Amino acid sequence: MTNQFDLTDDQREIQELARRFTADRITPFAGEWDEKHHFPRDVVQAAAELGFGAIYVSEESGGIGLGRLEAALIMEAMAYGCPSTSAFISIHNMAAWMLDRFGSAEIKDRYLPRLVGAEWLASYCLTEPSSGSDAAALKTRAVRDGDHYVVTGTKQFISGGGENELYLVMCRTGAEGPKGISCLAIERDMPGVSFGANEKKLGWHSQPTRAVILEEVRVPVANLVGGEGEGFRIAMMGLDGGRLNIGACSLGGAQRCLDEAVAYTKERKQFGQAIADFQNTQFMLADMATELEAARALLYMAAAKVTANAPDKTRFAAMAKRLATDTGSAVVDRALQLHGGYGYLQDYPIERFWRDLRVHSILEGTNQVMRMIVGRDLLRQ
Ligand code: FAD
Ligand code: 2MC
Repeated sequence: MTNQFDLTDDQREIQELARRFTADRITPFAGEWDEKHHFPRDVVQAAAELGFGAIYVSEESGGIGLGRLEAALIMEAMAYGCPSTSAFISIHNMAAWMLDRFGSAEIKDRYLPRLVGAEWLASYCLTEPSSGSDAAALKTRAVRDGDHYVVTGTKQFISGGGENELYLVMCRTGAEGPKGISCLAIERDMPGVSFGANEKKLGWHSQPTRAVILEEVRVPVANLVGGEGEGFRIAMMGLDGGRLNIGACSLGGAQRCLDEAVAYTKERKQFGQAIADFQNTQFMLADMATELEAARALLYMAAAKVTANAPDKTRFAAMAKRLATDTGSAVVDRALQLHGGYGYLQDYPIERFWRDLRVHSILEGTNQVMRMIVGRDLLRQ
């Protein structure tokens, strides 16, 4: 870093690359993807050509081997155009990293080359119908039978469900609780894998969400990611990075809406003057910018901690996800207010960002769970 609070030249370069990609390939089309519920697989693959399908996968495995701050910069830049598509790419990255970090040479060789180029896309499957926040209570069972596991259960709300080719599934191979959980790589086309209907959602329309139904799926033991009983820890380590990226998606979306609000309030006239001339407008914009910068600073710091494997990384990732997602939604809501009735119309992009960012306070751990993680860690000391 040029100084403690600045990005390096390399980080600025990757940020600029992601911004240019977003301006060319995402921003002009995101409104239509939202309206038509279109999943832009070609654009996800084009992002992977820049290395964005495997941002923190090691270079030995074909990734670009960058840190979590660089990943956050990329996610933030792409979310300026479409938070939903950016978040989709983040989840693929999380799964690819779990495979690279914990998988055997055999499954890395089998799957990573395809994941790096986004020829195959990967999902992360933790949530079940009866276990969301209490993830360690999951029931999907994997029973050993020779050199296979037989897997039965249902995973709920899976981003990319039905569309993606590979599923990292947290399932129970042992006793109740977190220590009885393992992570298995399951292919979409293995017999016994099926999917629920595409969920009808408030936002995140550019990507499908489906239940993944597993009925006596025979999965080779070689597809175990990490050791038996290590699945929960692996899933949580994946989320340390995923939560940073979701926070970054909120920052990027909120920055876009702040920029739109600045431009709009300078143009729109009421009572014979631009609405930007009212002190209330200026105070609102000032607070939006201030809160966004504060959330960004915490998120970048948390990202640096996850890269450095700092002992307090999980607490900082949870604090940053909570603050960035709550702040992002509050900023977008005020941007919508500053647009008056026009902010409520699909003619302007604000309402899409409002809908897309809302779910960031819920998924990858609700913001109540984030407070639980932070509170427990404080009290443990
Ligand atoms: P619950 O756990 O039932 O929570 C309901 C409410 O109770 C929340 O407000 C929660 O904060 C609160 N609550 C629960 N426990 C406590 C507590 N101890 N203290 C205080 N409050 C508490 N999951 C995946 O595994 N993979 C995916 O790809 C994925 N994608 C998703 C995409 C979308 C669009 C959505 C909506 C969800 C997705 N999820 C995914 C699931 C997501 O992670 C869960 O919805 C989330 O973790 C919350 O679980 P739940 O919905 O069961 O809510
Ligand atoms: N890194 C490494 N290990 C971790 C960890 C982390 N970040 N977090 C927990 N662990 C370990 C922990 O150390 C413990 O091991 P040990 O007993 O050896 O010390 C073990 O995992 C169990 O942890 P806890 O005792 O904290 O487990 P508990 O069940 O009490 O609560 C909680 C864990 C609530 C934090 C977890 O269930 C959680 O994060 N819930 C939210 C679920 C969630 O985030 N879902 C997101 C789904 S993905 C999604 O939404 C997408 C869009 C992709």
